[in-house]
Amino acid sequence: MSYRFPDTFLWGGAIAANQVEGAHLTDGKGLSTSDIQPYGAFGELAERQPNDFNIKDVAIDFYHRYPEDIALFAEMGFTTLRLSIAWSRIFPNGDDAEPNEAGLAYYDKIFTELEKHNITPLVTLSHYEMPLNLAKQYQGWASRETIGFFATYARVVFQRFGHRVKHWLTFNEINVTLHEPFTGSGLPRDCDEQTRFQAIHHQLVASAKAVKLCHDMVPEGKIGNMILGAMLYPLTCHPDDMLKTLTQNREWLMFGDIQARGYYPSYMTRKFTEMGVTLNITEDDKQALKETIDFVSFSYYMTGCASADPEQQDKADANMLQMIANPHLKASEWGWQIDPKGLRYLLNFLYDRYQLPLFVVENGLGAVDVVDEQGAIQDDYRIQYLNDHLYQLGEAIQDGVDVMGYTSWGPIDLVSAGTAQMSKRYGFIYVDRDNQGHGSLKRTPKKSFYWYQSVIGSQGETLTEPQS
Ligand code: BGP
Repeated sequence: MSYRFPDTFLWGGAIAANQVEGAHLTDGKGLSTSDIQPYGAFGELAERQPNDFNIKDVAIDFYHRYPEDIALFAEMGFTTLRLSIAWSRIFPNGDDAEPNEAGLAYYDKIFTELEKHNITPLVTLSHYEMPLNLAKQYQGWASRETIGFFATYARVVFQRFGHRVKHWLTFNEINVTLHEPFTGSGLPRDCDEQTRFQAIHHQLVASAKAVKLCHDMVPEGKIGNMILGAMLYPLTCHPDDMLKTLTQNREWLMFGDIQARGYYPSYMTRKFTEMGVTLNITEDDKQALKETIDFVSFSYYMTGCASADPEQQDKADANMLQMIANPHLKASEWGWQIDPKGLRYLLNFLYDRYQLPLFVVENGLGAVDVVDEQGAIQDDYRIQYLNDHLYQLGEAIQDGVDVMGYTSWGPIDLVSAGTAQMSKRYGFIYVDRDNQGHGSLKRTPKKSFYWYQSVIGSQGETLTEPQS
């Protein structure tokens, strides 16, 4: 039975500055932590050598081609676009006294272009990058001073764009520091738990301070958090597996719990004691954390299982996370387990927990696409993946969950965050560029482009019931 999504539902796609813009030193931009991670999210602090190849230096050249790309998004019927601001365009060193006007002017042009097409921006303040200088001079988020630098950046951005951008997110996948500390916080990979959790604490305080600034400075603004939604199911119904699953799910839920409730959940007290972590939490920090988010957003690609059995070795690849493979699910070419019903489950679960509006701000299938002899890309596998997930999202709305919108990840092919490949494609729009950086950068709509256009045009009524 076809279902019509609410008229207020926002449809669109999600991109991140470092994965699309390129122009990594243009108009006064400083180096960011992403600029020294040529192999994707798995980086360390290093000096960039003059001849280093980093595919993100050009990425898909969105910096110069944004009018064409935004026009294509509009042609699909987008009502929203999630994008991030590169902090290092605004504060090239992170600790500069004044912002870089050329960086601000660039995003003004982007927002003007979006307004021309009636596309509402959803802006992430920090998506997997920070000014490199902060990682070098201050140990990234390990330093309390970084909170102040981030608050200054947020204030400048709200001041400049607050009259035209009403939807904001603080940190992309704020739980990633647990898995990739350099990507998440500018920390060394082998940092100890004390440093890691203190850095996470600083980031959570900075996030709450940005929420407060948004509430004070952006009339009618709404600001959310962003978590990597890493839902685990128990591998069996053995009570030990149930408890293990509870504990492991709390590792990512902790972030949402703090950001939505305004304080650390009680289960963290025992966890910190067992880890030997003693956080430095000031009275000012406690006060700051009380400023809570307006909505909860998350990325959703897969689910996995947890098991208390140490012999259980059947691991699944899972976007930087450790998960045990679910025998009932198939996986993508990159080993990520595909679970559309898991999206319905997660939406219900999070709504039960927070009673806040939810926004699915990333979801999609990374796949190798083939251009056929006619120059077309028949990406039926992507259509199926997205159809099935959106169908389950519609089910969740009918379950009573308040979902603000959906932005599929990478509506135009972009550089993979995890592997820095171009060949791991998510887009409705093909970009002619390979992993070595060869190609014309020409844009070509795929079959899924027209499919998504019809889904948006019908408010979801053309979605079909999944096969399984
Ligand atoms: C999320 C990130 C994105 C994005 C996506 C897909 O974790 O927020 O930046 O890239 O995953 O991952 P990948 O690019 O590794 O396929």
